[in-house]
Amino acid sequence: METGKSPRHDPGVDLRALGNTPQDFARDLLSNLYYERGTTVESASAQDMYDSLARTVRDRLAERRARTAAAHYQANPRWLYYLSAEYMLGRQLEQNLLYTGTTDLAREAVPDFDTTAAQDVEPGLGNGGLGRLAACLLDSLATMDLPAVGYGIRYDLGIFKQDLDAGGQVERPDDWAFQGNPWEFPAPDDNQVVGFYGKVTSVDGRREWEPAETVLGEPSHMLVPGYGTDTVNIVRLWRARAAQGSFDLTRFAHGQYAEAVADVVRSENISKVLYPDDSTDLGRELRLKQQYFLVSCSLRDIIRRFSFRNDGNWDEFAAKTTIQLNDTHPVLAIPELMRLLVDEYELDWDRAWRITHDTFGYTCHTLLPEALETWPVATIENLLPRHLEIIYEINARFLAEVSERFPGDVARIQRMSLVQEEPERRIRMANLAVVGSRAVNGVAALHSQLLAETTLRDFAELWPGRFHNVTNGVTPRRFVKIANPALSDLISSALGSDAWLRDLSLLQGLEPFAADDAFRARWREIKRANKLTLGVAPDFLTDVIVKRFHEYKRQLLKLLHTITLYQRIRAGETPAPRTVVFAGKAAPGYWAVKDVIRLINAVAATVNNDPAVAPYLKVFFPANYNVTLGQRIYPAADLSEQISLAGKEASGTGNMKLALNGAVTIGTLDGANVEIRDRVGADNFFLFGLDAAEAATLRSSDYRPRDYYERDDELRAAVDAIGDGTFAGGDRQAFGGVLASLLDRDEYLTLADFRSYLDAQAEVEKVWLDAEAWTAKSILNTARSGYFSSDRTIADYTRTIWGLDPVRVNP
Ligand code: AZC
Repeated sequence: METGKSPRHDPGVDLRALGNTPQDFARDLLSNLYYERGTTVESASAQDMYDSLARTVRDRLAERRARTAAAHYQANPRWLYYLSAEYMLGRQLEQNLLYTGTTDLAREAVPDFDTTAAQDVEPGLGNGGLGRLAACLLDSLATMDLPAVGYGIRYDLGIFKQDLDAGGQVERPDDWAFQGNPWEFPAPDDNQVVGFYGKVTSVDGRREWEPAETVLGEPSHMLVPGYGTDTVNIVRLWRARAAQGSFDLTRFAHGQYAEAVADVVRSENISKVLYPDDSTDLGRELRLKQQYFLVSCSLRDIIRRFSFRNDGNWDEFAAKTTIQLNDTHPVLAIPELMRLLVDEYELDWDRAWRITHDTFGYTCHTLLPEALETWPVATIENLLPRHLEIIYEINARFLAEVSERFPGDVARIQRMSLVQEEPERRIRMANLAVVGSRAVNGVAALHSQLLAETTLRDFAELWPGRFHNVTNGVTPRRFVKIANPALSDLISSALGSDAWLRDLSLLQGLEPFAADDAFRARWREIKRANKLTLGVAPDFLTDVIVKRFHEYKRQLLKLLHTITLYQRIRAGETPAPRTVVFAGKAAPGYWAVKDVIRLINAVAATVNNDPAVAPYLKVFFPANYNVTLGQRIYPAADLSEQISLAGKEASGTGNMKLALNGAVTIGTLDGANVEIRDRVGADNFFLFGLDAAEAATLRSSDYRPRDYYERDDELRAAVDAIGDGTFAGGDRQAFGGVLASLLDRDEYLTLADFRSYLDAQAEVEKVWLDAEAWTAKSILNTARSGYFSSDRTIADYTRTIWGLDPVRVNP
């Protein structure tokens, strides 16, 4: 462990004696069954067996972890600390078996392996793309031997489980660690105390914050192994605990049971639940508490690690430490580091600011103005009074710099200020992030460009050198090797090795195979088999749109197309058979898209129960889209729907997972679609729709969705079917909200893009009917998507923003 204790191996014990013969593995499994679960193979439950297997695998990682910590201790390297409110780690067992090379041993040692593996619960500590990206980046950091720690929150309840009841989304709590989490190591020695509320006073000319409430941050970590290397990094997750003595024994003795635990409950609520909204700024005090809790615990931990290694020499801090802020959720780290340096370590402001500014990098993941966090000044003042003072001071100095550069430009100063004045005074977290960081990046080329031209334009004018692009990527280990083992084997045999798993650019070597008849046949067989595993018809085109539900992502456009297909079939046409797969969660309070989910399922019920339609069209909505379900869907997909309104999707990462699994994209010029198309070639991508500039122009003009509706017969018929009760047993009101939003506002230009989308779908169908041509495109999508490995993303961050060196772990 890197706790500040010197890592020493007991000279008499070689931990690598955890051998990898079948006997070693079986012995360790048995011993875990006996000594950890108190049971035997004969009487073990599936949970006993799973837990013991997990520990057996974990022990092998722990040994590597110990060697990693020793190597890091020796090297005293520059560290990356990744601060993120979300990590969507996905299931752990299969990954860790793969990374320790023990998959076959486990299959041999465990009587019913599949039942055992099915006990694995994915820790869903994130909402969507941002949280899954964080997990992919951690995987690549370890794989590339980079010294990094992820910091996050150990929510008791992760992203809700989605059920479908009468076609509508119902949320159930996700008590993911209810049966325990065998992958986790508690580290109670590294507890931190976090303060909230209270007042600030001046003592000898220094400001001193006396919090009125304190909460304990208790860390535990999960292991993050690299693939094909001995490096094992960690992700450290904080859980809120009540400070000692919070339980009120006196009240308890008087029978006031609820009051007795009130303080305990209030404290522990901080890490109780992940906020299930990734689209709007919802501004609840508890969320701000979570954010500060994460930041305060993590920074103290980072400083502890630094001081131990570097004697508290602050001038070295920024050289040894780089902290990446994953969106604005952890941005309070900027005023918190200032507070620690100025108030607690007594550095002067300028020196503290230099250190702070040189330490942070900020990644922005959105373009939607409503997703940019702001906090009421009054909320911050109450919860974090000293931080508000510091933010004001940062702002005063910053605005002085702006006025010097742009004298008299009052409008600019108002736009750039960290404080929004109207209609209510609020702190703009993205502005604070940009001011307090030495580097800012978007997550795809188009996104970074639009950030600099629109959302953060004033800042890009002031500090052009601060802005970068780092295009997202995904880990090929989880999303190809584990998700699609048959395809991975085929790729390895074609390329002559599995080196592509650590260097995804090697996939290029598949290009010639697009012209190889036998290879194409094999490629198709695997796709068919993957469809059977998913439970969809093997010979239908599998057309998938899987992602969070948002209006801007336009699941509704896909649905209008589906309705049109249905109506054409009813009118006697016989299109190429297809299954349309929708999956994804909606934020619980986001009614506009919850109605869309209900409508999709209503359409599904009608379509799937119509025998005349059955040979041509099916609609499938598996509930509870998460990493695990994604791993089954991507390998089965033929067509990847990436149809957001151009200029709205920052990047997308499902687009990459699907392309790597041989799905061909139909998409707009949005997010990373642009780069996918550049790489796979325009011939292997179905493009449609307005581009970002055209969309912006149309939105700012007098856009009338009804004009499109009136002009296009098929569009009108599809929209009318939503309103006339076709999918609601004749009830014309059932989907009135959806209808009105389309016809009266259509904020995301669904009707404007409809015809262009249908034309592109006609092209899809034409190519699909030529199976050989389609398969060639599918192979080329995989072959040319090597760029979208998160290893490349990490290489880009390392080069342009982090400046890290690898540390190799000795065998
Ligand atoms: C997402 C973006 O919407 C998506 O385009 C991008 O691929 C992903 O981040 C990773 O960069 N943003 C979020 O998920 N945002 C939140 C707050 O969850």
